[in-house]
Amino acid sequence: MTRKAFVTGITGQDGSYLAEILLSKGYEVHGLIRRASTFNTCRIDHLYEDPHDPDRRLFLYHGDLTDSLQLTNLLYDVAPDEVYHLGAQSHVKVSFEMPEYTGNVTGLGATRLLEAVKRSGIKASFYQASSSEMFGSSPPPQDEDTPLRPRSPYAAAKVYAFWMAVNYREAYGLPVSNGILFNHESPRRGETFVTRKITRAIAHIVAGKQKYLYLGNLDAKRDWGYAPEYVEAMWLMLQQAQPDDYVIGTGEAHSVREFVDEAFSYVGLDAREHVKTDSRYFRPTEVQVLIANTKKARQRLGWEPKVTFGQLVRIMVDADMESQGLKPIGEGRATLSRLGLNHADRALVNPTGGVER
Ligand code: NAP
Ligand code: F7E
Repeated sequence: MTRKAFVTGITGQDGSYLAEILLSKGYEVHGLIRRASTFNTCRIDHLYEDPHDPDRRLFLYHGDLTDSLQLTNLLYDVAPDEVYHLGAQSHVKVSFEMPEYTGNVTGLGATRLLEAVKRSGIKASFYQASSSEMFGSSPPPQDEDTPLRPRSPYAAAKVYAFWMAVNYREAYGLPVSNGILFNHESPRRGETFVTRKITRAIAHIVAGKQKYLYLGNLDAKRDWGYAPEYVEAMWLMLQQAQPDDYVIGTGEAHSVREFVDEAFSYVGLDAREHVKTDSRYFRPTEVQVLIANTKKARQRLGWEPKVTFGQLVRIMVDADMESQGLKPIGEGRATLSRLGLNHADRALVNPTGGVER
């Protein structure tokens, strides 16, 4: 029997990679997309299948995490074996500007989906996309037992969703797992997250379209990994006999400043000539250092990341150079083929260019 997966957030960075690996493993993939006045499916366009094709394995449905009725109807109709809940308002800085909306979508959205699984009576394993942001001010290294001390409306919403996931597991016996993922990046990362903002700006600077890059806190440290490896961990969690919670990361932290220096020097530019700070990109409360302790995931899932910090930077810079029609330096591309990671990753390009600098 073909296994069926239901994915919220399928148009996002992680959803697009997850859909790819599920299809490659023979799954039928059912994804929730938002209705928008412009197309929002650019990350999954390469997977698109004609709805008239009787053999297609990718199905897309309009819906929203604020619409419980549609979520319940869809889960009842599709009857998936696995549910991956990745949909969220996922930008931390934006969550300070839209705290109520973030709580509604990122927090209550998880409750709506959990309740939809329960009410529709399906026996699906459930993945909740929890986040290292939940650790907030708890000192590193962080593992599954580290206290949750959120520092933003986004993190508070994720803490609520995390505990609702645990509650549905304990109260109703639903096979629900939390993946507590540390930052993971790729050429498909949204353009206003700091890594992609940097690599995209570098390509624009080389192409002569931009001179300066404006950033906020350069001292924050993050544990950055490569997104396609992290979606594999999500799948592994739902293949375990028992549902559980797992921390996923590299175990290594670097500052935003280090990312900037590594990326600029890769293309032979001096960051000091191009990078300025702008107070609008600082957050009212910041998470200073995140470093994952992934002992549990290594031992129980056999999961281990391969892509290093330097390789990640090079993969992203190469992809952004290519998206600007420039010749990539090439080390990023070489890393992907050396590691057998055949993600012919093209950088996500916003045609209007209407994003921050
Ligand atoms: P992303 O690129 O921002 O994608 C978010 C997805 O959620 C998009 O498909 C978006 O649709 C969808 N979405 C937003 N609001 C929605 C709504 N009201 N109803 C239905 N769908 C909605 O995020 P990501 O980086 O792939 O992350 C995936 C998940 O993991 C998120 O829950 C995020 O919070 C969490 N997470 C991410 C990281 C990371 O480092 N990437 C780490 C830990 C946890 P549109 O395309 O239409 O906007
Ligand atoms: O910020 C600093 C910023 O927005 C990283 C989401 O996927 O990962 C992500 O959240 C750091 C922060 O990611 C700029 O202050 C400096 O310290 O790329 P980011 P994030 O906030 O860590 C977690 C795990 C998630 O769950 C989230 O969904 O970089 N920083 N200057 C900046 N950040 C941004 N965005 N823009 C700047 O100009």
